[in-house]
Amino acid sequence: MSVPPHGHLRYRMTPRAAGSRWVHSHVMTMGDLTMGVYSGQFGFVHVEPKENPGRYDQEIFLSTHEWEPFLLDIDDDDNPSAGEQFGETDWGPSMVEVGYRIGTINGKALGHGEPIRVKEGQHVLFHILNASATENIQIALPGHEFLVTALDGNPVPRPRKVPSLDLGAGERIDAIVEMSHPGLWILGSTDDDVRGSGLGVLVEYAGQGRIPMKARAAVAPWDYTRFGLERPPMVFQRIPASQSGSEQNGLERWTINGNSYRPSDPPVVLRKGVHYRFAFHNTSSDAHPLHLHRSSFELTRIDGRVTSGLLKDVVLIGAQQRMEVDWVPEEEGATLFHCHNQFHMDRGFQMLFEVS
Ligand SMILES: [Cu+2]
Repeated sequence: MSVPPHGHLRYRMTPRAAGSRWVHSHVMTMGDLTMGVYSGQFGFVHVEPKENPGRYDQEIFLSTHEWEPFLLDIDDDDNPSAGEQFGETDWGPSMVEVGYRIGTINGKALGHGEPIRVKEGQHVLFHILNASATENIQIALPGHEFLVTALDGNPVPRPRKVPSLDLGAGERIDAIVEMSHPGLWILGSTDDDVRGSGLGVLVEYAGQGRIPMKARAAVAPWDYTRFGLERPPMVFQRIPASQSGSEQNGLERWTINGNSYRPSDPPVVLRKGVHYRFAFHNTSSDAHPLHLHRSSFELTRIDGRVTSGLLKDVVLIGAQQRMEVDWVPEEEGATLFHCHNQFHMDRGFQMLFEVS
């Protein structure tokens, strides 16, 4: 439903997923740069989690946006007035992009509006939204690092510190910054032109000078995988009787990642709701019906071939075969994974997970 001109529309919704979201115009502008997200019709929406340990001293929301868009022929970028000829623009071989005269954070260009006021030693949780209609940005705070805790509102399994943040249009990042470097700093674009157009905000430590520090921001290539989980390998191996130890009564043993299961083994701890991908590798010449208790996993790869939509709790892995499965543990407690061949299971082919 769209909002009628000069009218009102009330939406009611029950937010289900906590985190940093946003709402914005989805109108098709048909080339009119005064409409849609260009016009600034957006809002930052934050859904509080049910429980929040609150391990920070301040929580600050920042939305970046650019204003006064114009069309820019990038083969002739000395002539930004090209936009005025929109409608007759030659859409031929030359590339046309959108440029902007003003960049802002929370609607204010750098140097206007209030600075972010902090104290040394504080931990500040920033919720950052790139509310641009078209621009992908990189931002940094010289002398400081960002501990990235969530992407697009969803907690990352491995929070990591990075010196700079890249945000495509529409992306959100939650990051905690420890205020450990007193001064007056600019939190803003790492691109001098973009920051010069206003995309920045002052960060002012209590009792510090009024002249922004000149230090350049450190930047690092953005890499989503730094915040994600590795694929835990699950290597299945047969240990022949001759090497399996005297307590095995002259019989073979089986191992997962080099370990034959014993009831005294501590469980492998997994977190409820996290998406795990396991890489199975059967190094033996036997096939094994691999079974997971209390849950199903999705089969995503068999040797080099990719598939999706297959939910299984027993999967037969062939001799020398590799498979990948995705599993989101939803049930708390102990969950056993084992080969469903009783003879193999009895000889160590088991692993116990603890979901918490
Ligand atoms: Cu088996």
